[in-house]
Amino acid sequence: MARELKRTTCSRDCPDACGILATVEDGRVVHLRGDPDHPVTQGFLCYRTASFLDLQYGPTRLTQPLVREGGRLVPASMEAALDLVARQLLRIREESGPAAILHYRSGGSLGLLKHVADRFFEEFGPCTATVGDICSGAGEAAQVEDFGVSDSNDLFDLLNSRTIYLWGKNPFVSNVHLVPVLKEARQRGTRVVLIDPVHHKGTTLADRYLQPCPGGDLDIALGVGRILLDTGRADPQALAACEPIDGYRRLVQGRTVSDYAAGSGLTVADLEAIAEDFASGPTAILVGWGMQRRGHGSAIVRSLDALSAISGNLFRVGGGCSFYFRRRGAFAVDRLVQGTRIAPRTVREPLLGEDIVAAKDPPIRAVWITAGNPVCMLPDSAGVARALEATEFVVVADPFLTDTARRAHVVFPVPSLLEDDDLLGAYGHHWLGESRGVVPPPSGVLHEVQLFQELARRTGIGAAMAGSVDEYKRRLLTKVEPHGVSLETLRTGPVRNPLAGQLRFPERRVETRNGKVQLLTAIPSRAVPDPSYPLWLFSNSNLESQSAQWSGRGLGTHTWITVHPDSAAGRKAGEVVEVESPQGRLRAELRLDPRQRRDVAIMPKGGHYDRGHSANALIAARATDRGMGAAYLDCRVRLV
Ligand SMILES: Nc1nc2c(c(=O)[nH]1)N[C@H]1C(S)=C(S)[C@@H](COP(=O)(O)OP(=O)(O)OC[C@H]3O[C@@H](n4cnc5c(=O)[nH]c(N)nc54)[C@H](O)[C@@H]3O)O[C@H]1N2
Ligand SMILES: Nc1nc2c(c(=O)[nH]1)N[C@H]1C(S)=C(S)[C@@H](COP(=O)(O)OP(=O)(O)OC[C@H]3O[C@@H](n4cnc5c(=O)[nH]c(N)nc54)[C@H](O)[C@@H]3O)O[C@H]1N2
Ligand SMILES: [Mo]
Repeated sequence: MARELKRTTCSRDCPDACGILATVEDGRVVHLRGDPDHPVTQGFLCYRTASFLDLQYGPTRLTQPLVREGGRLVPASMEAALDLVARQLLRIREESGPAAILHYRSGGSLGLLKHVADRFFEEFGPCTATVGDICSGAGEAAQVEDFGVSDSNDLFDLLNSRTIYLWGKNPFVSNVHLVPVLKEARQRGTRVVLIDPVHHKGTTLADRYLQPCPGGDLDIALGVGRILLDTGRADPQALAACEPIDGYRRLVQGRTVSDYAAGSGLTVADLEAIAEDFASGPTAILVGWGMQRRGHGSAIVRSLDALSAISGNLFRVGGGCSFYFRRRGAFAVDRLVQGTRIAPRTVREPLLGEDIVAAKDPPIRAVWITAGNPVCMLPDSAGVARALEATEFVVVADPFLTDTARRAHVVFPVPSLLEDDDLLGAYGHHWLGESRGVVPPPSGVLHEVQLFQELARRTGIGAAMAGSVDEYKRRLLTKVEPHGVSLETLRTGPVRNPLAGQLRFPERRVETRNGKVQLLTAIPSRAVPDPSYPLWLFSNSNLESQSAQWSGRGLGTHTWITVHPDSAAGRKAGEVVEVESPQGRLRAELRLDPRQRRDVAIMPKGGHYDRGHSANALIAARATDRGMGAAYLDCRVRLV
C-alpha cells in the first residue's frame, strides 16, 4: 500500500489559514492533521477541517457538471456544460449587454487565484458586480476611516500585552489557533477580559467576563472614552496623533458615565475598571467580527478604535486594535483584476435578492456564483432564493451540491480544498502559504483557472485569460518577490509576509491622508426594539460547520435555539418550538442555558435553507451603517 504524507494550506474562510498534513493512501486521503512546523497551526486542526473528509468523500460531493433539464439537474459532460454556458452568456450579452450578467463571489475559498473568476467577468463584460462585504465590511470600513487601513500587529505581539480584550470573540469556535497564543500570554501573566453578550467557552480563557446587552459596546467604549478624558488619563502624545479631539470629546461628553453604563447593561464600576486597563496598558483589543454585523456595527468598531488610539495603546508594543490582517496585502491582486470601479453597475451584497429583482435597463438575466451559498448565508434567504429562481440563467461553481446550486441551471464541480492549487494569506496572522492538491480532483473536474480559460476560449477572450496556474501565482507574487519570497520559497513551507511589520503603526502615524487617527464624532441613531419580539437573535459560528458546510451529521432533523430558562415561555429543553421574527418562521429544538442573558436567543449560523434550518430565513436584509455589511444581528425573535 502506497502511503504518503503531503502538505497543503487550508483555504477555508477562517482567520487561521492552517498548514495541513494529509495522509494519502492509494490515492485517497485518509487522515488530516495540522502542520507542526507552521508557527500558527502548531500541529493541530479545527474540528471542521479535521473532519473535512466527511465532505470530501460524502454524498454532496460533485464529480461532474449538472445541467437543468425539464426542471431537474442531470449529469452532463464538461464539454456540453461549457458549450451551453458559453452560448447562454454570449446570447444574453448580445441581447442585453454585459450588465445583464451578475457575478457573485463569496469566500468559500480564500485562494487568491479565485480572482480569476472576477477577471473573466471583467474581460467578458465588464459585468455587474457586487459591492459591500457581509462578513467584515462594516469593521473594515471603520478602520479604513480611522486608520486609513485595516490591518494588525503581529499575532505574537499579544505575548507583550498586559491585558488583552477579547471583544466579542469566541476563539474556541471561530479562531481556534488564537487559543494557544492566549494561553501562553496568560501563563506569562497577561490578563484576558472577554466582553460578549453570549456566554460561551471563551469565558474559560478570561480572567474577567463582562456580559453587556447586545450592541451595548458603543456605550461601553464611549463611556470609557469619557472617563479617560475626564480624569486626564488619555495619553497626551497619542492625543496629538488624533483628530478632531474636540468633536470626539463633545460626543463622549454628551452623556453621563452612568447613562453609558445603563445603556450597555454594565455598571459604572465595570466601565471604570476598563478605563484603568486602557490607562495602564499595554492593552490589546481583539475586535470580534460578530458585533459589526449590526446596524451600528461600523460605529461600534470606530468607538473601539478611538479607545485604543486616545489611550496610546494603538501605537504600543503589546497594544493594537486588531480587527483584520490584510490577507491580500502581500499579493499583486491589481495585476489580475480592476474591481468595481470598472463595473457598469453594482448590486449590494447584503441586499442581493432585492437588488437582483429590482435591476432594470437591463434586468439581471444571468447570475454566476463562485464559492458562495447565498441562499443559506445571506439575510432574507427566502428573497435570495426567489430572486435566483426567477433568473433566466444561473450558474454555480462549487465542489458540493448546496441549496444555491439546487437553484442553478448549470453547476460546475470544482476542486475541493484538498485538490486545489492556490496561494493563501490569512486574516488572523501574517503568514503566507501555498495550497497544493494532495490528491487530484475527480476525473474531468477542472481547476478554476482552466474552467475560465475554457469558457474564455469559447467566448473569444482566450488571450486575456491565458497563463498556467503557476504563471498566475508568479504574477501575484511580484510584490513580495523583491523581498525574497518567490513561488519556490513558498513551496518549501509557510513564509511570513515580508511587507508586514511587527507593529502596524509604530511611529504614532496611521495611514489616513494626514497621518492622524480620525476619531468618531457622531453615532447613528438606533431603532427602538419592538417589545413583541423580546429576544435578540444571535446566529454565531458553530464548531461543526464552516458556514453552511457541515461535517459529521450536520444539524439533524431540527436546528436548535438556546435561551435562558426564564425566556422559554414554559417550554422544556428538547421540545420543538416555533421561532418567529417579523421576517419569517422556523422550527427549532429548544435548549436552555441559565448562563445566558434573558434577552438573547442563539442559533447556529449556516443551517440549510431547504431543510428549514437557516437562521437567515428569520433575518431581514439590511445594510450596516458603513461598508455595506449585513446587519444580521439586529434581528429580534419570539418563541411561539
Ligand atoms: N467553526 C467555524 N469557524 C469559523 C466560521 C464558521 O462558520 N465556523 N466562520 C468563519 C468566518 S466566515 C468568520 S468571518 C469568522 C467569524 O468570526 P466571528 O464573527 O468572530 O465569529 P463568531 O464565533 O460568530 O463570533 C461572534 C461573537 O461575537 C459575539 N457578539 C455578537 N454581537 C455582539 C455584540 O453586540 N457585542 C459583543 N461584545 N459581542 C457580540 C457573539 O456572541 C459571538 O460570540 O470566523 C470564521 N471561523
Ligand atoms: N445568520 C448569519 N448569516 C451569516 C453569518 C452569520 O454570522 N450569521 N456570517 C456571514 C459570514 S461572516 C460569511 S463570510 C458568510 C459566508 O457565506 P458563504 O461564503 O456563502 O458560505 P459557505 O456556506 O461557506 O459557502 C461557500 C461555498 O464555497 C464552496 N467552495 C469551497 N471551496 C471552493 C472553491 O475552491 N471554489 C468554489 N467555486 N467554491 C468553493 C463551498 O463548498 C461552499 O458551498 O455568511 C454570512 N452569513
Ligand atoms: Mo466571514
